Amino acid sequence: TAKTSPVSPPSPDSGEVNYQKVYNQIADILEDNDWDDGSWGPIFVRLAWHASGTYDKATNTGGSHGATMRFAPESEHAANAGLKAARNKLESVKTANPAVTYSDLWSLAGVVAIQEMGGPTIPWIPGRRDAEAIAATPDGRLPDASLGANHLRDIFYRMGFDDREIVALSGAHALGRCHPSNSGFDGPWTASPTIVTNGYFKELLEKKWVEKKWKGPKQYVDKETGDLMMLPTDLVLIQDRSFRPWVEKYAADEKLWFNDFANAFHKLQELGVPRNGSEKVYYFKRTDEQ
Ligand code: ZEM
Repeated sequence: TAKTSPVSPPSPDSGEVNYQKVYNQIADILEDNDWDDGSWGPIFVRLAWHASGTYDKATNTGGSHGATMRFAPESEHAANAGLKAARNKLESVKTANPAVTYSDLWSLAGVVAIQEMGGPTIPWIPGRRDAEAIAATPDGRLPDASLGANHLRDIFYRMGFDDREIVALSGAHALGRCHPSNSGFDGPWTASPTIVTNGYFKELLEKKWVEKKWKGPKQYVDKETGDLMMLPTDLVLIQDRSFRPWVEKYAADEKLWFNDFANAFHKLQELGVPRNGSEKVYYFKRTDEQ
């Protein structure tokens, strides 16, 4: 008989990982005066979104499990330009927690970023498995900022979202900025790009948006200062008669938006992940509440 029993490492969803601890480790690396507006939060939200926004309901392909953006060709898809920095930044947390999959780590990083930047609590469930490059979805599943309402609906209905959820999710553009080196576009949507607020909706309604005069791709700037920006797809939300009422509601009621955004972001993170309904749901404490 064997004298020692082999100790197997915990599997990703075995419940042996202390996810609040992993949450805190991610929270610890957010602040960085050498990065953009001083936080990795916005780009972590974009990473979690691009990892999951490839989902196609009809074929049940893509989605937040797999983390296939680690590999070419998905890592080279134009929509993912610049996200390598975010993936690299999270390597230290992966090394400290080898049992946590990349797909769980990226998804959790989005949740941590939203909560630590003052946003709502996002219910989160671990258990995503990583996949090989072969599981990557074809290019073109993420939205193209230069297109219109039909395109937004094509992309987001394909994932299983409705108009209200499209507007709610778009409020994430309160955060971060466009970088000419990544997307060709330039500038932040709000004056507080590291704080989760309903400011994106307020700016959309309150500012006068004019086409930016430059050689770059078509985008808008606020007429008064020229400091803030909107993408063509952002302006669609106030031009389309079914999207606009939600912009108005969220601009007037931040609590309503927090609630809808938390639900929609949770749903986004669950896309394509096999579940049986018995999984434990985590509600993390912000570091300033601990
Ligand atoms: Zn974004 N997004 N996005 N987005 N996004 C950018 C940046 C960020 C679109 C889009 O083309 C772009 C959602 C929806 C949509 C974030 C979160 C979410 C950029 C700039 C572009 C061009 C990238 C760059 O240059 O670095 C389009 C067309 C969307 C369709 C509605 C949804 C949904 C999001 C989350 C829920 C965030 C946080 C950023 C800022 C990233 C950063 O590095 O600052």
